[in-house]
Amino acid sequence: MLLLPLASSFERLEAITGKHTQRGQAVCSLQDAETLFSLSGERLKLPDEFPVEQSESLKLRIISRYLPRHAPYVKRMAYRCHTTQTTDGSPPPLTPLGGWFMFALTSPPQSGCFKEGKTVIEIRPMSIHIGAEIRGVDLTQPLAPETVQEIRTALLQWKVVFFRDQRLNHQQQTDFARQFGQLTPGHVVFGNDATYPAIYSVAKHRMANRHQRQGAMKPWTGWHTDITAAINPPAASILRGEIVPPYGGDTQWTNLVVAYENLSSTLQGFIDGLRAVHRYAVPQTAQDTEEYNELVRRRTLVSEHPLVRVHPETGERALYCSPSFLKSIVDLTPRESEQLLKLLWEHAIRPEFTVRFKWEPGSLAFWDNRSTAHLAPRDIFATDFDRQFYRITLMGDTPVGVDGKESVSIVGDPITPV
Ligand SMILES: O=C(O)CCC(=O)C(=O)O
Ligand SMILES: [Fe+2]
Repeated sequence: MLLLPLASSFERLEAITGKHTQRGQAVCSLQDAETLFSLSGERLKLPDEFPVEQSESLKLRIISRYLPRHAPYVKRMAYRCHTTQTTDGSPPPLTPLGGWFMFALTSPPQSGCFKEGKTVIEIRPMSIHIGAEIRGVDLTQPLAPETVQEIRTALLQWKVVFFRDQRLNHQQQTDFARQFGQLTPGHVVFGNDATYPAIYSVAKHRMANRHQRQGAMKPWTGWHTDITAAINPPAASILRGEIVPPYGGDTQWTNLVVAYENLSSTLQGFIDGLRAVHRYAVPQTAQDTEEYNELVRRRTLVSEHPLVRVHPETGERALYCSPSFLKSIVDLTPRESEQLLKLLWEHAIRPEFTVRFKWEPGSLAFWDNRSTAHLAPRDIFATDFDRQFYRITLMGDTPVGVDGKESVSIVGDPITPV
């Protein structure tokens, strides 16, 4: 294992770590742990309840102030290793728990990761299951390939990542997004800007010319995954706040992988093989404007997706149940479908699976649209505060179910890149 000296970057890393990682919890191989401690040259104090397990994984509770030189190394490792496999093939139990962190370390870090003088991005989890803020990166500049990779890894782990104080214009947001994949048109139904074809204007009153009256409000009303009516919904969305209300207007996301994992295995087994119809439509009781109806008529999108989607990059199973677009479950009676969807939607948006983000001018949210659903705020309509955001979506794959079967297009063409 290669551990590079951290002396010159230590202070910076210490500042990062010291603030919120006074203590850490590690799960790592015995050999890695020994290397770590032998190199620390510091006294290691283990708490009384230190559990000694003579297994391949040694569980250690580390009081990081006794390991100042390596605390940053351990913390950084935590985020790197989350998506790797443990030696016995099981997923590593890596979850930040209050002031305690769990780490899974099974392979030595790549030597490049800790080079002195390199930008160190900081990843601050915002809740147990979803959301992390990324600091220490300037998105107006082209990113180093390893930074792109770190952001990707954080996105896969935390499902939505946030950046602050990034005052991007349309061109810079487009350039940032292109580093992560091909871009979709701004909006497949509502069109896009000629100069910046990937930008979709998320204006406060964008709905005003669509629906004249609000439909019936359910607990899950408004929650959605972007454009799941398409056969190939976007893989990710990148939303930037340009005009941000002084308060109010928060956006929420939910982790559909954790939602799936928290269903009973009996229900998981039942829904694993089901498929559901997603369509672009408006709430049943809403009265739509002619202009809106005409747009939707011209670009009707209907697709049949698996109800449980296997994530193409992580292999995780997600409850793929975009409440706004998903209309019915195939092969169930209408009543069965309605009742099961109510149960799944209610479950998918349980507060413990969600994160809520307070925007500031220059904030940017980047979410994995394959494993999350989100809720645009409604409180903004009760104020005169303006709110103007801009979104870019990345091209996505055709979803695949647990049985390996792909989604099927019923009406409309696939999204094509711009
Ligand atoms: O306005 C928001 O916060 C989110 C809007 C939305 O659903 C989106 O940009 O995909
Ligand atoms: Fe959305």
